[in-house]
Amino acid sequence: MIKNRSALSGETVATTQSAPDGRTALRPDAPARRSRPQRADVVVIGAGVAGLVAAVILARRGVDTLVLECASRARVESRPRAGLLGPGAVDVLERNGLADGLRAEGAPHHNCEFRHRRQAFIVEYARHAGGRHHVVYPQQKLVAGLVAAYLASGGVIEFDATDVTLDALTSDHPTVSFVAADGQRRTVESRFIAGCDGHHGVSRRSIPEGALRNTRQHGSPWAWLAVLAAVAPSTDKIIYGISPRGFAGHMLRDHRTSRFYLQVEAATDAADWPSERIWEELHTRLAVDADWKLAEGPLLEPPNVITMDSLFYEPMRFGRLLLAGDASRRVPPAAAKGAGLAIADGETLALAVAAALHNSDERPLDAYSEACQARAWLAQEASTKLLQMVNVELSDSFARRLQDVRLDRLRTSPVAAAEFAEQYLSPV
Ligand code: RFL
Repeated sequence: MIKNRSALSGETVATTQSAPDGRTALRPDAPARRSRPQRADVVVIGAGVAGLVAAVILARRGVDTLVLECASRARVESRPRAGLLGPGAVDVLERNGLADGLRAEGAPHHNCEFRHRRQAFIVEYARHAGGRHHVVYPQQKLVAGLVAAYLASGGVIEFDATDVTLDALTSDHPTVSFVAADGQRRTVESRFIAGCDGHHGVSRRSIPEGALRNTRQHGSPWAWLAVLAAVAPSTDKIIYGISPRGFAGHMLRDHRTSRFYLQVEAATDAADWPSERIWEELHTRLAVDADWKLAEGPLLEPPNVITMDSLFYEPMRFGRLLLAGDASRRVPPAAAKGAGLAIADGETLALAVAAALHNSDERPLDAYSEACQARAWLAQEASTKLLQMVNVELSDSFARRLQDVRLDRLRTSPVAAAEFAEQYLSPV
């Protein structure tokens, strides 16, 4: 059982229990209290990496925090997404005592492989970066660990919270209203709201039109078909395959699971890609003049078309609402930066809000958006460069010749490899 004592009111305002299916739900024996407005210093919308990192840090600093998540606990702890975390993100987790699972089960990743003209070459990027390296750790495991850490610090999560609405964002006491898992609508008064509900969430959409600048890169003709398969990786390092038919990527998840990407046209319908076609294309695009074989396995979820659009919303603050992670941007997954940025945003947000609540110091809040988006633009540059390195401009022979030069420089020039390493590993 978890109790949440409101720092504002000083009274216990909600009582929750763990349901047998692992969901956290309101106690059914407290009907009189449900309709009362609840208070929390900070309401976090979304139990993804951004929201949970922020919530744990705040809760551990004694800030009364409530997390609202529209999905079930089982869903957030099993939803496969990212796998590769850069050193900046790992640092954030380490310094907040949130890296136990990652340290125990994560696999360090120091080198990656490129395949070009059927020849493989390896970039030892960690060697060029003083040993800084990635860790491969499935995002759902990270989320499960963060949920446990947050609950252990006395935080409250309302899973299956639907129809979330945000109000009074420019007042000192913004409110969040939602329908809880028991079907009751509840309203929570807060001092800050952390909008960490991803790209399609409600937080950013609650900000009046025109209050945010929207900077986007228009119209990449390419998308990546993302495929998750139940098969041990056929490699111990990420493979970026550049072929005359387009890019193919072989990513790592764990010893039973692999992620693959195929460059496809942006308008592609995933339904046109049955698994036989996917495997055939992966075999062709990853082919190399060496003794190597790609192992196949059943797909774990329907393939997903990920566009290469890039999109930033600035500032990441409107009154008492702070956006974090994918709620404030979309960075293509090419350089594997999205989860790392979300983790870093979560920490920056928590420290800024804690300074405002504990010390009445609003300067970190004022600097919040610029600090996060400056980091994110660096990551965007890395992502753009990587896309130029691996996506093949199928109908543009001029661009393809330049790509050949870039890949040859990466293979032969230590300076080019060091430049690649820096961008691949930083800022997160
Ligand atoms: P998330 O993870 O989307 O979490 C948002 C949470 O908010 C909930 N939610 C709501 N809750 C309440 N009310 C609402 N109205 C709500 N609407 C949504 C959602 O259910 C969810 O639980 O956002 P966050 O925390 O900002 O984290 C962002 C990262 O998840 C994302 O950037 C990465 O997954 C991107 N990404 C990768 N990033 C990396 O750093 N390394 C990688 O290797 C990597 N691989 C990937 C990726 C993204 C991928 N996809 C699916 C786009 C691979 C793929 C295929």
